[in-house]
Amino acid sequence: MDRLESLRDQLQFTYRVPVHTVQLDVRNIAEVDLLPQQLPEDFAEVDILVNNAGLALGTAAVQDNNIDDAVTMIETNVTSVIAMTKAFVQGMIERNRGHIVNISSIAGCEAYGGGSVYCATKHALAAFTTASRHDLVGTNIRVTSISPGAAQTEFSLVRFKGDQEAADAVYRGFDPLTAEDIADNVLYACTRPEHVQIADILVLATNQASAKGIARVQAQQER
Ligand code: 8X3
Repeated sequence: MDRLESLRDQLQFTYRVPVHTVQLDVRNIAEVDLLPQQLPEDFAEVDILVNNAGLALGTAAVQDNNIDDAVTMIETNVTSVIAMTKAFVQGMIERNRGHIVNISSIAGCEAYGGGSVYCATKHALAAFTTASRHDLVGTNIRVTSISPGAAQTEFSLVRFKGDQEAADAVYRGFDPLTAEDIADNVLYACTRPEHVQIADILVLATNQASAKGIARVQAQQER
């Protein structure tokens, strides 16, 4: 909450816009259901829903998957998006306007060893996003999927359960994407003319061709 409040203050100061923050565990479906009706009046009509919460936990092979980690990934990356969408899309349908942006991953386009559950959740999200677009095709609601490759955020620190060295190694030797790059994609999708629906954006680092296909410059050996 302290990070959200700091961001709120920064946004209010820079852009002179009202900001409302809520602390919520997206896996708590009962809380998600109640969220739309608990928003202050000025924020009640949500026009853009960005489903950004998501995580990978561990790099276990299928025979070693930790089931608690698997359930956490499935609930966070898939079930919560289903719940958030249901909670907010009803109002969008009533107003006949809105935009749902699901932050997916290159792991929703390909699967790799050590990522069986995470890749499964992002493939599920890809299917859910496409199906949402089908269900809403007769409305003015747009549905966008954004699939980043290697973006240097806290993602790898979470995946490696706090191992900073392992997390840093993921982004070593090339120039990875940043959170700002992905925010820029969201902004792009949301600012197209009303008749334009950006369905999918797959965004990679320049020296990346697939999830694991990254050209790295080896650090010079110390003399
Ligand atoms: C994060 C990108 O390549 O670790 O979603 O799956 S990757």
